[in-house]
Amino acid sequence: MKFLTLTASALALSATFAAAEELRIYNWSDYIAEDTIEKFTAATGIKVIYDVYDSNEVLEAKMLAGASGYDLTVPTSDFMQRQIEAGVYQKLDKSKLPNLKNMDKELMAGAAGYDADNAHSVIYLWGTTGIGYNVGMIADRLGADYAGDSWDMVFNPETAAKLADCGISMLDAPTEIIPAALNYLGHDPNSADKGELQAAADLLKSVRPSIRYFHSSQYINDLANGDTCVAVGWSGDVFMARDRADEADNGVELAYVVPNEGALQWFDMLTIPVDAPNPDAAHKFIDFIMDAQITADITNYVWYASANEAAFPLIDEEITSDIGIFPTVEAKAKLWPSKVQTPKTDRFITRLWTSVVTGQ
Ligand code: N2P
Repeated sequence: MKFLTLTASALALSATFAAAEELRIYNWSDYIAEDTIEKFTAATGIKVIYDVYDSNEVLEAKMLAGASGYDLTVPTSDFMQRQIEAGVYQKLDKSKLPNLKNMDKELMAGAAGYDADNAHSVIYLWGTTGIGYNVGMIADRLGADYAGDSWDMVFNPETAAKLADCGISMLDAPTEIIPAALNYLGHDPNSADKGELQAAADLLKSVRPSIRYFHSSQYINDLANGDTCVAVGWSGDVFMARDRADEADNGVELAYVVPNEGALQWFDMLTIPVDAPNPDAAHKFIDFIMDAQITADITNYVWYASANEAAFPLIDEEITSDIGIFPTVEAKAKLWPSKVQTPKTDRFITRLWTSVVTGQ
């Protein structure tokens, strides 16, 4: 009898497990609050498997190959546009997304430039690609009155050479770094002109000896620990590094700047792959993220701007008042959008990038 009882409860247990829903998320590294997933599971009973990447190219290769097994991904707007054209993402069922009402209409209208009617996507977070630097180390090498507000810091070979010893890093993101170089040379950051693109690559090669590495996530800890002094990186990641340095109380003072020549503004988008095993859970997750408090918690932790209007009053003032995160109207006017290039231009950019990174 005892044996039978045990068996019955074991069966009940395995039935519970079999019924437990799963949601597979593929998101950028360092891009969510510590308790977001836990809270989602507590609210819905859905178990989350959470993997991370730090490059749009890596995500894109997986998405184009298909059968990734993911239910939810977060491509950047321009990459997403190309992936939507390739049939990678499914249309959202907006009847399952009542919290859409919380989103900032102007920003969503901007994102509709990459996805007509926001049919396949919702903005997760947005930011800029600028420069993070160690205030003390830069002052030691370039003088206390060095403004630190220009791409000169990394694109002027003489300036960069003076910083080489304390360590410059750049994102391993050709479609973000090459446009910054184009813009510095006075060209359209989205130029597809081969001569201009070549000139941008030549500029990067001229500073290449002063660059310690190209990587898109390592710089957070390196800046925070004082192991590097300059990083061309993503806004929130630099602020997070600053936060980590403050917490460690290690004397490292970091700043993030949207250089006065302008910078790239991007949107990262919540999307559901067309072959997602559990699109229903993915919809639940997107709606959960659009909850004002949940989004505010994420922004308060990762220091990236949200596009959730209802969340704004719940975001720490330290963040909402920081012009590196929520740029001023003048600074906003200098931000450029990321645009998709043709496959041919894209291949050309990839080749140029390889030659820059390898220094050949
Ligand atoms: C998070 C970086 C996300 C920004 N670490 C890239 N668009």
